[in-house]
Amino acid sequence: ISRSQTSSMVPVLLYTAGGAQCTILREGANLVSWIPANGGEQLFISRCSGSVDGLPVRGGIPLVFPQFAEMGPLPKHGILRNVNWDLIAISSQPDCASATLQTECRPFSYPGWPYAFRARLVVELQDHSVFLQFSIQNTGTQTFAFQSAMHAYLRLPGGTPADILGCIPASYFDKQLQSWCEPAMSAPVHINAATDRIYQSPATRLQCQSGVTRLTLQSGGFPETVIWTPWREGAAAIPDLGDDEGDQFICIEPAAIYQAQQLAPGSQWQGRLRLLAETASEPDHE
Ligand code: TA6
Repeated sequence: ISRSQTSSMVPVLLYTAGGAQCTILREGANLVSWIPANGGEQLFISRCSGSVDGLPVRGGIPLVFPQFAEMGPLPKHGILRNVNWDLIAISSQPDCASATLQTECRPFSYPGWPYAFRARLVVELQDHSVFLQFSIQNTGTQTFAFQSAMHAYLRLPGGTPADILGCIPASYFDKQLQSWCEPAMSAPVHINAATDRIYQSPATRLQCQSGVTRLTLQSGGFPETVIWTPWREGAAAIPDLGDDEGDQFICIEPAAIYQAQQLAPGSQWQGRLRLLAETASEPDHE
């Protein structure tokens, strides 16, 4: 990254000597592209992203805070998706490149949110993995509770159905049925239709298999997991998504929704997500 890039609104680009690269937008600190070494693009961005005024980027890994979806008075998924973050640190070693972005909020900077906080995102890129550490520091004088998620749009090229492996059996709220469901056992979750669920278990280690691509997700700090895709039938209802793009991604989101987090003045919370890419025939690069 050049010196001028650090001070302007251009995206933050990270590379490893082995050929991995990723791109982070300052708008929302959104990791919009991740290409591991010897691999293709792993994240989804809609070609219609930006076509509707006021909507954040449709894809990448938007950060949800302090409200999930429409579960409160704030804009959908909270306030951080539309904010321009500052790039405060960047470093590059041959096998690991990293960047830190930050944004600060004073009390009442946003209508409906009277609290002060500092949000920080550290992104670390290695040849076959990318690690995101999202932290919130309470910089004010009052304790607050918040919801959060890392809304990862994982790419499914060609509309190939996906199997999510490693789910811990746990009840989930099905937003389409508007009811709680109890899965019988820990079977893979097969995704080939519109799905919108909030699982009461963390994505400690999940695998998303679609065709020959297998992505491993490891999260920390988030007690719940969202699985969402509009699939083909739901795409037309989303104004900044192409009608043929609904089956091109699945969102697997480490989240804190029903189990909102409490943060006392001066304390810090951290949520983590590591993505590891491999093709089904390759060994696990851990
Ligand atoms: O995280 C899942 C979800 O809440 C879905 O219900 C769906 O609405 C999705 O987020 C997308 O939200 P957005 O505001 O980006 O359109």
